[in-house]
Amino acid sequence: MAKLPVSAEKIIKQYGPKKNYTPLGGFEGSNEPDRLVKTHCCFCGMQCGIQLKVKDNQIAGFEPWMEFPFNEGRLCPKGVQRYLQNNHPDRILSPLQRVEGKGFEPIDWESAMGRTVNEIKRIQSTYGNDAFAMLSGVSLTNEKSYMVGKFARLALKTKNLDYNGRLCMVSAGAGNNKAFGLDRISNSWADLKHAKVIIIAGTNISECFPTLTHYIWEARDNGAKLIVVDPRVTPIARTADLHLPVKPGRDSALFGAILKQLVDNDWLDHDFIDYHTSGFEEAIDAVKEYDLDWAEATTGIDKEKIRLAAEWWGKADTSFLLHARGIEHHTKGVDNVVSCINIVLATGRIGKPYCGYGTITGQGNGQGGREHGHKCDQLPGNRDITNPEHRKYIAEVWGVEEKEIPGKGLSAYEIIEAIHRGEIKGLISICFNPLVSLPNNNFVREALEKLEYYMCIDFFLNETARHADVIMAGSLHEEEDGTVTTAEGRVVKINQAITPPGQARKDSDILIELAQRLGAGDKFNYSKAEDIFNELRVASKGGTADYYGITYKKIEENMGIFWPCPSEDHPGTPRLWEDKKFKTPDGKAHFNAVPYREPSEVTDKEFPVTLTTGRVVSQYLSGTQTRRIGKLVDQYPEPLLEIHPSLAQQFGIKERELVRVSTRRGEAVFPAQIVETIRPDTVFIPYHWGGSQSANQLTIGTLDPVSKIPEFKVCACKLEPLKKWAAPATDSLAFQSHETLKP
Ligand SMILES: Nc1nc2c(c(=O)[nH]1)N[C@H]1C(S)=C(S)[C@@H](COP(=O)(O)OP(=O)(O)OC[C@H]3O[C@@H](n4cnc5c(=O)[nH]c(N)nc54)[C@H](O)[C@@H]3O)O[C@H]1N2
Ligand SMILES: Nc1nc2c(c(=O)[nH]1)N[C@H]1C(S)=C(S)[C@@H](COP(=O)(O)OP(=O)(O)OC[C@H]3O[C@@H](n4cnc5c(=O)[nH]c(N)nc54)[C@H](O)[C@@H]3O)O[C@H]1N2
Ligand code: SF4
Ligand SMILES: [Mo]
Repeated sequence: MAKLPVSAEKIIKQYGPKKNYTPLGGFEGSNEPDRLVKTHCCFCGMQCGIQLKVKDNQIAGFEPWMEFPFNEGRLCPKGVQRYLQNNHPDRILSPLQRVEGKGFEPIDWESAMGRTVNEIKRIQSTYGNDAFAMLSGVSLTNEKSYMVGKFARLALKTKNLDYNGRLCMVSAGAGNNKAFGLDRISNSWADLKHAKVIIIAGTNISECFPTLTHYIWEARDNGAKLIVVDPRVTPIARTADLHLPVKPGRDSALFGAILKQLVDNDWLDHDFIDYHTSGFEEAIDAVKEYDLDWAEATTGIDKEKIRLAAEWWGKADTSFLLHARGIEHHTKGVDNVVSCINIVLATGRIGKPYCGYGTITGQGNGQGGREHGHKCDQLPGNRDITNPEHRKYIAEVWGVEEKEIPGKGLSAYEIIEAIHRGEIKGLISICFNPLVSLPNNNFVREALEKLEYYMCIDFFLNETARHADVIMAGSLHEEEDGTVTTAEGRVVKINQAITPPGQARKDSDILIELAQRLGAGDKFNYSKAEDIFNELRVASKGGTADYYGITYKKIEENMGIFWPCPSEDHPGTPRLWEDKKFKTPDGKAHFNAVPYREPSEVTDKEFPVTLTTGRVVSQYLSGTQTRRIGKLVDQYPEPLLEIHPSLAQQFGIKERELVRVSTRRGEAVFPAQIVETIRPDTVFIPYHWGGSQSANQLTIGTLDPVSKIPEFKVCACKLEPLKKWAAPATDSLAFQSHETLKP
């Protein structure tokens, strides 16, 4: 069935003209707000505090929130522009349905709900309950994440629910659970400022977590040495004391070699290893062959640099190790994570002031959203859906029989594969744009075209939604109350500033009505977000992610509470493990043996160059939101192919020349940006665009066997200069209607 694009211009026409916007994105006339609402940025896991200016039930601008302790008023380019979404001409203002040959037309809520429920019933009675799947996302608050998990299990009655964190933090989560039995960064950011050695592995902090950069600078002012592991000289790497330009996909070799150096030089904390860990012997046995020559040959990093990194780390009094998707987006993402943890445990620098370790969670609620049950294998409180006791507890909280909770389902990419095989026939998605964000997206498109029914809840028409039969007009971050959990484990309050525009509705109201129509309304008796949070508190009680003692009032009084917080008189836990009581079955922190293995696809004669993908500062994820904000578009209007001068010369590629990049999955054309800040054997493409500009036409769909994360960060490609040059970027409008500019 052919799916047709829609013209937003047409939709806008149907709703009539909107407010008069000034070129700077404000309103004509007075810009004095009616009120200021304290809340948090809707984008990354830093969750910077911000105040939104509200005028006539619309967001008119922002002001810094100086008192919020993490960012003290600082914001990045995305944070200062995010307010432009609420009035954006591309907002979906009512439900839409796709009409064959015509695009989308507005429909009323009754038809949208009625059709969706009929299709769910038809598909489930014909093919079984699990033939209807749900995909969700962690830009959603804790309340919505929790409710999606409950909705899929009790209203949709399917086991096949998963979320976009599957593309993001799951390798770190699996590694943390293996080592510590709990999945959260060990210390709050405050401890970072006083660490004396900081390793930053596979994270472009200055572009992806800009406000955290300040903490690194303060640490350097306090005398810290900074070691950055990245195939590119990212902005933070430019200020590093030591940059290790690792070949993509080789981090476990690097950290294995560092572990061997720690052992060979006896830079170890024997007391900590003896009393508080297990698995040390097996871990060091696995790296006994990984000497510096082997490490240099495998990682492409000068061996003296590796030795120096080990010495600095080994001899430090205090230290912090941070990583993000650069080491996690791999078929051995979990191996990479535990190989980092091994060097932290070997030196015993965890559970103490200024000594920490953790992944930097990516999405706004990437932390809370991975704890409360919208993962395919999880129940709230980070409980295990296959554990009979955990199931029993949640069944009691939900007031159902244990057997009514479905078992473990498929992970996100596996759901797409099952759709492609014709096993899953129906899909609901909320807060996820898989057609842009999953690897090998030609395959994803084929799968979407096979669905018998697809309903999407979003506030913008994203690329995946163009394949939907029905779109329900959902809400922005600032249009609903709730909580999110920041990357440092601090649960903060999101305050509703305005009501959704037009006929758009709060996401949670959409789910509640669907649940009622599916006959599960009695399980979704909430009148406000706080009701959902209070149920979540009980559901999480006794789990590893215990929120029981956190209340809205406490959050507001303290500007956030760090979980675990098991009782109302508990102050929360900014620093984990001070008691050395790890949450593993034996109560010890676990070393893991990591024999090195290669990425799933390595370069060869036909595909001689390594391709890696990631982000730029002004764009966010699949770009649905940031590609619509003109100033952010101006900053980085189109995806560029970052390439080193020597590799460019080898292929005869000139600056801004169009280059065809091909892999075994597909091909795409990008203008070249020749930079000295990347390894000469590697090219980098940011992934925030869809269609012909999508980097994910090229990436590989192989998954980590444990975490099921795709290998976004390494595959093999070839390059072909086209002797044509890209046009200079055009000026954009402050409000950029993505639909009208890119039909
Ligand atoms: N501006 C912006 N900020 C964001 C986001 C965004 O889309 N835009 N998204 C948010 C989300 S959800 C996430 S997950 C985070 C992601 O935050 P990061 O993980 O910091 O960002 P990435 O660009 O995906 O990758 C980080 C770095 O990994 C490097 N890299 C590539 N391959 C390897 C490798 O094999 N080993 C090592 N050591 N490094 C490698 C890349 O060169 C890149 O500099 O950012 C969050 N913040
Ligand atoms: N090649 C490559 N691919 C990657 C990555 C990479 O580094 N390289 N990174 C991966 C990572 S780390 C991530 S996190 C994923 C992200 O990938 P996605 O989750 O697919 O990206 P988003 O842009 O967040 O898409 C979310 C959609 O949710 C909508 N949305 C946002 N907030 C809300 C809300 O509150 N309510 C509703 N109803 N909708 C909302 C947005 O409008 C958008 O359409 O991409 C992954 N894909
Ligand atoms: S650093 Fe993250 S949370 Fe802070 S303003 Fe930027 S995108 Fe928003
Ligand atoms: Mo992410």
